[in-house]
Amino acid sequence: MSDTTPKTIDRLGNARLAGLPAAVARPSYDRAEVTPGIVHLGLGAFARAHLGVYTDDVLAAGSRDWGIVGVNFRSPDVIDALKPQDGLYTLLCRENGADRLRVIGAFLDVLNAGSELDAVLKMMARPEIRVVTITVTEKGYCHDPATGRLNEAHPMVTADLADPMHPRSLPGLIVEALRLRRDAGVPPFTVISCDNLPQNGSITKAVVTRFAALRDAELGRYIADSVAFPSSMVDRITPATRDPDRATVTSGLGLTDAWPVVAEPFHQWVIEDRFPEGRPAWDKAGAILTDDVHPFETMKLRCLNGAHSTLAYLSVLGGIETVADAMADRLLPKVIRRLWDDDLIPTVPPVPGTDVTAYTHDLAARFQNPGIRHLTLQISSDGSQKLGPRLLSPSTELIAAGKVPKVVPLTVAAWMAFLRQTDDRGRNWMVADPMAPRLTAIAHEHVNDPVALADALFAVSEIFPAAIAGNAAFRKATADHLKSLIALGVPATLTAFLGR
Ligand code: CS2
Repeated sequence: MSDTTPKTIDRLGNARLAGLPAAVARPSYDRAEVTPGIVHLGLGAFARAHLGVYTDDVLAAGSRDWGIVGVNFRSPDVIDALKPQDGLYTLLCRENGADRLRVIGAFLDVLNAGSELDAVLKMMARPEIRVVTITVTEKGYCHDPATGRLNEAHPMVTADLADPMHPRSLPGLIVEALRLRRDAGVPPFTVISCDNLPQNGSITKAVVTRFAALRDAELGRYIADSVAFPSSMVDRITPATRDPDRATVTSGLGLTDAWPVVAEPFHQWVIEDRFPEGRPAWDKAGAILTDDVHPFETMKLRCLNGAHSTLAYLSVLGGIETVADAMADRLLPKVIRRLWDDDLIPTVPPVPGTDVTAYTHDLAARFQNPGIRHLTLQISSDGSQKLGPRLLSPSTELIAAGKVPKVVPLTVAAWMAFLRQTDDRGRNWMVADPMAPRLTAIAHEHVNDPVALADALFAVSEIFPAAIAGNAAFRKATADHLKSLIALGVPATLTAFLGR
């Protein structure tokens, strides 16, 4: 008699590590011996493909007191996926059709900042937690992108100031944890941002100390004087996990993993070495420890992320789904080559040990990786937060030097057209952005009037600094591109642009 019940496949977890197929890399250390030293805030795919891997390497090299406790803010999904797996998950590293699987053991536990707030604060107050790392994306800092300061009118900030012992925002949580430590006589942890913000340590320090000062002036002074906020530059292209990726992982492991992460092989981490309470030996795992992250971060934010945003808006408008597809287009690679050469490379300061032009050629190769289905719609999110550091800051510098950026106005026009949420071929998409209601309302009000649309968007001072909003040449170029994108579409606009 044959059994027709479908076989249930076991789930990844501590008990399954020893039985994994030989081709799957796994923790070479005994996880039971590892104790937590880091609390990580923001359990998105990026942190698991980057911080988790660097730290896993540190543990594999023999360190035992730098395990990570991961905390997620809003969505419980990632906690629900990882908790039953003892914090384990698989990294699916892809290049040229070759897949490598590695189970990462660095996350010892995962907690929800909402439903498990007490446990989160207790963990953050423990003396052995000496480092707090952050990946909450740009909008998680509750700051004003144009100034880098705390947005004091942010609804989560006002809610946390009214009830500071039950924080929901990033600054509110860090401040409450630091207060608990101070009151218990425990030295503060070091706070390190791993998000794509310029001088991310300074921005984190600005929002945290301002929140603390609004809560209690003395607490504000204590944090300003005694907490270190080193900056860091992080890099690894990590597209959202798709069902086919999960299937690849299941067949490679012979087990299910509810939430594996997919990434390119390349990864880079440049960290300002300022950790009064000590840090993991991330340098042994390939991180660059330096006293000045600024040149690295400027290069990466502008050249990688700026090119990504440019490709994203033009691609969504042009119906191109992934970055690799955009790089196979006839026109788009020429546009980003010009973006790099004309608008971005000239604004990057000298980067130790790096030829910035060669770096952009390497970026083009990374963007072409066909194994990475990085959706242009994913990158198009949060433009209100991303355009400034990636493209408007270098433009402001060019304008100050008497030049007009050549390609950035095209990107800005593409973003403006993207906010209309539709193209001439009847395709529609969602705008995911903390400012989406306001921005899409403007776009719909002026849907058939590109000049009025550009004027209304340039007036949004949270995004456009005066140097750009007040620059007639930048505005005219943007409005002309916007007219063309709306009337003629992407290929005709790019053909005319490149022909110039
Ligand atoms: C991307 C980044 O989504 C985006 O905005 O530009 O996530 C990018 O892939 C990473 O910063 C690469 O390190």
